[in-house]
Amino acid sequence: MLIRLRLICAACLFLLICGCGQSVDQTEKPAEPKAAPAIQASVTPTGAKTGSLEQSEEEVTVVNLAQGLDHPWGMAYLPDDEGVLITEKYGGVMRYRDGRLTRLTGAPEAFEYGESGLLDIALSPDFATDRRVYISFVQGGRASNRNALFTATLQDDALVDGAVIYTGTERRNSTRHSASRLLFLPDKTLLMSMGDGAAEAAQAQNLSSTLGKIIQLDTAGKPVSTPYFEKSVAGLFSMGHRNIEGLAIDPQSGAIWSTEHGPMGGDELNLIEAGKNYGWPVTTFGLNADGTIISRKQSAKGVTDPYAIWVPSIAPSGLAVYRGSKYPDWDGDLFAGALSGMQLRRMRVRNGEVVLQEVLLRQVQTRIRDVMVSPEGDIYLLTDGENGKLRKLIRE
Ligand SMILES: [Ca+2]
Repeated sequence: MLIRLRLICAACLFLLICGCGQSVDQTEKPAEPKAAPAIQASVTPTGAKTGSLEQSEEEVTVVNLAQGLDHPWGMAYLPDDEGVLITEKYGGVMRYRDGRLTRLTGAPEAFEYGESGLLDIALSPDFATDRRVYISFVQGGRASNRNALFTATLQDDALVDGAVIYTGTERRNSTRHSASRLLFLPDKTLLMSMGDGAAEAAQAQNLSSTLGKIIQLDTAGKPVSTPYFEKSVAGLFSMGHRNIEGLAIDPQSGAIWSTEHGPMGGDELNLIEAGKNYGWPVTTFGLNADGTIISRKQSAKGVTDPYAIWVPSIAPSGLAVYRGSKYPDWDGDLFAGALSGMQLRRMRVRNGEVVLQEVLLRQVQTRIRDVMVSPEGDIYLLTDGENGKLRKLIRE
């Protein structure tokens, strides 16, 4: 039975949390430490675009399809009942099929530590004919590493003819903020996000660095000649990102969405458009973990504000736009996994506003790393950890 508890109007919550309901000018305003509300809510920077927050208790649950995955990070749904490919951050590439996990040979050798390792996986837009798989991973060691893109052909349980076809221009001296999501666009170009490297946050504003950016590549890994920024690193699509952990396209509208780990209280949902600067670290709604201020600016000229922020942080990871016939009342909704938030967050966006949010699977209490919608309209989840699981959402 559906039990939905309408907890609170998020507009009211915004006033409670931020105390800035009149928000006339968000610029130059020092960020104030924010008290945690009873339930994790989301607000938008202007305070105007808000939606009610609901918590679903019994409507939705999960079934385990596979377990024992070593920090699974990304997944891709294969056509023709060939199963699901899964990257393990500290392991390799697995295939789930008919209730069993099989390890593929030929995975790239990644630097596996902290937030680094094997990351996202995507199928070629022409997979039916070319069988190509794309994997983002981290190359190098603790003192010097970078994001890289690997491609190979899937042949039975092997990745063959594997090659690294793109690497970020900039090396990091940190093992943090190395997230990299992959997203193919309808024109068959590939968006590859790259985190700022934590210690190098300012590089997110450096046009010649790939840190804190989304880069647009062709299927051969060659940066697309983009017209969006002057004198930038090749293929620059958007900039000013901290650490994108979710990247998804709405196959109907073409809208590109990202979820981004911010500092404390600064997690963001962003509507990604080519040529835009998303601000980090010049603007942020978050604070350092010790409560100190990173930037006094929450907004600035030339910066695209986040679509929504989460206060407190839920550490969103994995993002999918639901377009499927199985759950027609969810058509067009965004689904974000959450790590520290231990939930699946459903968001409805209409006419430029987040009009509703729903907390799902809170009762399961697991860190969710990735979310995927299958062609049949099923929602698949990957849970984080050394005994990571592939799960399917069940709606009763
Ligand atoms: Ca931002």
